[in-house]
Amino acid sequence: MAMSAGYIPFHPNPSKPRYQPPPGAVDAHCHVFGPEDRFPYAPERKYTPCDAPKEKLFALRDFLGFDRNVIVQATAHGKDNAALVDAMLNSNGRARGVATVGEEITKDELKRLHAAGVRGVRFNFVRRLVDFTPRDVLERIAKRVAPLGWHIVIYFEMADLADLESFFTSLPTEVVVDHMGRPEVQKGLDHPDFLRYLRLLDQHRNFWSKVSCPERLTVAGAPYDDVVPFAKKIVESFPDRVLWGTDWPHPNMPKEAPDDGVLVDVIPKIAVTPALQQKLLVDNPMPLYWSD
Ligand code: 0GY
Repeated sequence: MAMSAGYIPFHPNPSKPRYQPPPGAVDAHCHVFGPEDRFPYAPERKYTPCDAPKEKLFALRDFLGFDRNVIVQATAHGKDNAALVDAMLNSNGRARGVATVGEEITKDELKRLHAAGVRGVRFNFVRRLVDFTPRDVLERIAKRVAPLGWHIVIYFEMADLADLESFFTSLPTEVVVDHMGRPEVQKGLDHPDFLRYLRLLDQHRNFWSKVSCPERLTVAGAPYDDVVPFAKKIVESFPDRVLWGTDWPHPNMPKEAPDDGVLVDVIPKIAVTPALQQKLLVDNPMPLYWSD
């Protein structure tokens, strides 16, 4: 596999997880990239991924024991959702998506995205990934997509939550937070930033949390036991508003790519009963992405 500059490729040979997801399980956070000759990367991107095409994603889905994917538009493709749309249209209805759009998007284009399977837009506030977008622009996008029944996925670093919170809580849709708001795990469960995040979820019932991405949050490394208490706390506090995803192909990781089988084996540590696992992997993502 050719590797583009500056990118660690995904794991070439993930292990088979010991944990078996329930029938209908949804990987609610993953990406497709390229192939670049068909779906070029955005000129404004902050990193260059290597190709991670739909066929590889769907093969991984089957290997890990999942039934469906929610593909999230990543910044390397900017506002060009073509690779995402292509993947959804070739998934036999088993992939839905979260797009990135600008306020210039037309009504027809929104309809086309919806027909292809898009059910949300992503607002990204992580400075190393994107340039700043003014809030009034985001507010206008939110107003455009709300009538479609779409939700908004937000990605930010936990230390920025205090500044962003009032904007987030003003959004007119369901709001899904990527990677549990990226807590700094070395600060501990009682840190005011994490308590603020729990309060946000507690006080705003339109907020959902992905309990994903231990590979990015860990200090100790695999099998990510230092991240488990954070995810477990969120799952047990808000069992009906949590989602899980692999984050494959793990773009923009500084060191090595994680073993996706090891990531799946984190699930029973954070959702410790079959009932919690059923909510996390099936009952929660389905109404957000496959309500039809
Ligand atoms: C993720 C996380 C990252 C990248 C992106 O859109 C992206 O480029 O989301 C990251 O670098 O933390 O969810 O894939």
